[in-house]
Amino acid sequence: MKPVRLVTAVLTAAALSLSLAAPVAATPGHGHGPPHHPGHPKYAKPGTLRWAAPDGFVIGTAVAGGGHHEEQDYPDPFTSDRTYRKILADQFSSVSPENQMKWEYIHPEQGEYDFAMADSIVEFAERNGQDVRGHTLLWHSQNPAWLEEGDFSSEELREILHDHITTVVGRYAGRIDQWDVSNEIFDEEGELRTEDNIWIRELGPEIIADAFRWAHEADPSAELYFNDYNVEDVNAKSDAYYELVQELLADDVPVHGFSAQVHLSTQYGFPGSLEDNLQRFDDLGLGTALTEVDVRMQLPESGRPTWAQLEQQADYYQQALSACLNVEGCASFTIWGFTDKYSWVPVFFEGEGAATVMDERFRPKPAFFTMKHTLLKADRKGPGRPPWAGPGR
Ligand code: 9MR
Repeated sequence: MKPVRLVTAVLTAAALSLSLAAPVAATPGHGHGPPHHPGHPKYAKPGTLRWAAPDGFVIGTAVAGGGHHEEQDYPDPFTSDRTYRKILADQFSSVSPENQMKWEYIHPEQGEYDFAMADSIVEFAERNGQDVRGHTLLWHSQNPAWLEEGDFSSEELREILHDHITTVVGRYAGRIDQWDVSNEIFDEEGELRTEDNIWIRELGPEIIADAFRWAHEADPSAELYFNDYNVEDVNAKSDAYYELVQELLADDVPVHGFSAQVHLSTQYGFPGSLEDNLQRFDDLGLGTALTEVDVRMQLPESGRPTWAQLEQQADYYQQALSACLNVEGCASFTIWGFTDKYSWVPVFFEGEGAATVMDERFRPKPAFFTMKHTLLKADRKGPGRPPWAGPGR
C-alpha cells in the first residue's frame, strides 16, 4: 500500500462532514479562465471537481444511456434521473456519450442516421460549458446488423465509412473537442484485430489512416485520438500504438492523440508505468488523455466494499489522475460513469462492482475526495492543451 493511504484516511474522515458542494479554500490558478472555459466560475461551482481542476484540464464522465442500461430495470439515466443530471452538470467539465454515438445508435439503418440522443448530450454540454469527447468511429463492436451482416463490396464499405465519418463528425464540427476516431484496434499481443474489425478485415490496415483523414476534413478543429484498454502500461499493445502513430505522423496523417481507457481492477495491481507510457506519446508531440477510468473490485458476500477496499480504490484513482496531471499534454481525465447505480461493471464482471467514485445513492466515496484533493494540489504549468489544439472552447 502506498503512503497515499494516510491522505485517503484523512480525506475520508473529512468526507463525513463535507457536503458535495462544500466550498474548499481557493487555490490560485484553479477554477478560473476565460468565460467560455469549462473551469470558469460561471459553470464551476466552488467545491466541485471541475472547480478544483487546474486551468486547461478537464474532468469528464461517460453519460449513461444505451448499451447495458437498456437491459436494466431503470429508465434512461441521462434523460430521466434528475439527481444524475444535476451532478453531471455540476461536477464535470467534459462528457463522453457512453453508447449514444456508437454506430448501432447513431446509424441504425443503412443510409439512416438518428442523432436525437447525441444531439441532446451535445446541447447539454453546451448549456453547461462542458467539452465533449466523441466516441467512436472505427470499432469492431456495437456495429449495427445491417453493416456486420451486409454483403458489401470493398468500394461500398469504404464509401459507407466515409459517409459515416463525414456526416457524424461534420454534424458536430466545432462542438466536439476530441474524437476517439479509432477504438481498440489491437489485441493483447499488439496484433491488429484483422478478424473482428470489419474495416481492417475488409479494407486493410490503410483504412485507419483514411478514417483520421476523413475526420480531419469534416472537423479540422477536433483532436483525433487512438483509444484502447490495457494500454496503460508500456507493453506489447501500447508498443504497437507507439509504432503505428510514428508511421502515421511520418506520413502526415492527422493523428493528434493517444488515450488509455484505464478500466482497472484492484486484483491486478496498478499499471505502474502509466506516466512513462503517456510521456513517450507526449514526446512524439501527441496529446494524451485517460478516457474511461474506473476501478472495480471483488465484492464480499454482503455486496458492499470494505473500507480497506475503498481506500485502495481511491489510491488507484489518485495514481491515475496524478499520472495524467504530470504529463503536460494530458489535459482530459474521464471516468466511465460517476455512480455505481449505472456502472457497466457488475453487468460484465460477475462478483465485481463498486467501480465508480459514488455509490448507488450518489454518496461520494473516498475516491471522489481523493480526486478533488489531487486536482486542487496539482501544480501544472502551461496551457495543458497541445499547441496545435488552439484555445480551449
Ligand atoms: O459502458 C458501455 C456499456 O454500456 C455497453 O454495454 C458496452 C458494450 O460494448 O460498452 C461499454 O463501453 C465500452 C466503451 O465503449 C469502450 N471501452 C470499454 C467500455 C466498457 O466495456
